[in-house]
Amino acid sequence: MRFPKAFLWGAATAAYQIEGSPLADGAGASIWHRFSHTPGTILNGDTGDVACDHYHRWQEDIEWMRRLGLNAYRFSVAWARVLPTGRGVVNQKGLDFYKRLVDGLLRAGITPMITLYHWDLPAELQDLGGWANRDCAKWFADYACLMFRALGDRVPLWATLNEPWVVMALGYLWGQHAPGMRDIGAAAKAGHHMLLAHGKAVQAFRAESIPNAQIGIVTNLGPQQPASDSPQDQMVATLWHNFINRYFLDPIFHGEYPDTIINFIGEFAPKVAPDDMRIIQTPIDFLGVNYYTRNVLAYDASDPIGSRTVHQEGKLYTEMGWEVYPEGLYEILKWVQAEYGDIPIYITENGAAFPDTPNAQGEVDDPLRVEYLKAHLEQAHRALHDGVPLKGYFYWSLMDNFEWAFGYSKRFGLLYVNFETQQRLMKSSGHWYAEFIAKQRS
Ligand code: IFM
Repeated sequence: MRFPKAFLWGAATAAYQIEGSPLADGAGASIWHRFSHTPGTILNGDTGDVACDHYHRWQEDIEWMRRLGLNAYRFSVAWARVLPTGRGVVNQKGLDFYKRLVDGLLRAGITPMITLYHWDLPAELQDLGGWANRDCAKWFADYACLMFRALGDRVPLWATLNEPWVVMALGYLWGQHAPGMRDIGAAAKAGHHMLLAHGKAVQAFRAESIPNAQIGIVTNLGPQQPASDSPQDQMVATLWHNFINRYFLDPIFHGEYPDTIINFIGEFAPKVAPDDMRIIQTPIDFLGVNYYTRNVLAYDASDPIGSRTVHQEGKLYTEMGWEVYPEGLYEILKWVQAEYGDIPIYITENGAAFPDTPNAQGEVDDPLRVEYLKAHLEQAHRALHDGVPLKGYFYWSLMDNFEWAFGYSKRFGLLYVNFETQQRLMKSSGHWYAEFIAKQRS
C-alpha cells in the first residue's frame, strides 16, 4: 500500500470534545455546555467541563502528534470562545488560544485543518432560535470571516461545518444532541440555514482571496443498503440514502434537494428563497467525508420512519453498535465521485470505539482498532488506485474524549486518556499508525 508523497496523514478532534474549560478567559457558553448541564441528557451526567484539558495541555498534545508522525491535524474552533455571544465583540483571549495552537502545529511541521462549526453554537444564538433562525447563516459567515482574517495566512485547509446532517437530525429532530429539539419544521429550517451559512462562508472566503488556502465542508456518509430485494426494503434504503447521503450534497453540487425527501416531509420542506441555491452552490475546493459504517435496512411498519437496521450476523460491531464494514468506505468514495465529479476528497473522520483498558504493564493493546485502521486504509488505497482524488486521511480521534450523549464511555482514541489524571498513553493502534505513516513517508 503506497500512498502519494503529498498525502496528509492526520487525526481529528473537536473543541467541545477535548478542550475543557469551556468558559475560561471570557468565553461564552455554547449549546453543548448548556445541554450537558441539563440533567438526563448525557450518560452518567458527564460534561465537557474538563474533557481532555486540551485547553491547558495543547503543547503536550502537539508533542503526541509529533510522536505519531502526523503531518496534519483537524480540529475545530469553539465559536463562543472567539465571539462569546456569537456575534459582535471579539474575545481576544479566545482567538489567541487558537493562534498559539496553530503556530505550535506549524512549528511541529503539522498542517492544520480548521473546522469552523463542530456543533457548539453560542448559547445566546440559540436563544434567538439557533439554526432555525435564517439570520444564523449571516452570523456564521461573519464569524467565519473573522477567523479567515485572523488565521488565513497560516491555515491552508478550512471546513465550514461538520456533519450538518447530524446537527439537523440528532439536534433538531430526535433531540439526543444539543439543542435537544424534536421538531421536524425546525429541523428542516436548521438544515437549510446551515447550507446557506456554508455557502455564505465560502463566498466570504473567496472574497478574502487568501493565497494557498482551500475551503470545503465535512459530511457523514455511508452506504444505505436494502436487507433484501423486496420493493419495500429497496424503498426504505433509497429513502435513507437520499436523507443521509444526498440531503446536503445535492444542494451544494446540483443546486436542489433530493425529491424523495422533499416529498416525504411534505409541508415541512424547507422554504428556499430565490437566491439561496446560487449561494449554496458556491464552488468548494474539497469535500470532507466522515465514514464509520453502513446501514442495512428493512421495511418495518411499526417504526415511525417505517424502517429498521438489520443486524449482520457474524460481523464485528464497535462499542457504538456500528458494524465494521471497511468496503463501505470504498463504495461511498466511488459513489461521491460518480455523482458529484472529481472533487478532491479528504477522509476527515474514520475510527472506532472499542473497550480499551490499560493492562498490568500500563499498556493499552487494541488489536481490533489496528485491524480496523488497516482494513479501512486498504479500502482508501483501493479507491485512490481506482481514480478517486483522495488527498488525506484523518483518524477519529487523536485521543479518547467526550463522545456527546455517551459522555466518556466510548473511547475512539489513538491515545488512551486517563480522565482522572489526564495522563495520555499511546495505544497499540497509535504505534501501528505511527509506523505505517513513517513507512509511507520514507
Ligand atoms: O465524535 C464524533 C464526532 O464529533 C463527529 N463524527 C462522529 C464521531 C463519533 O461519533
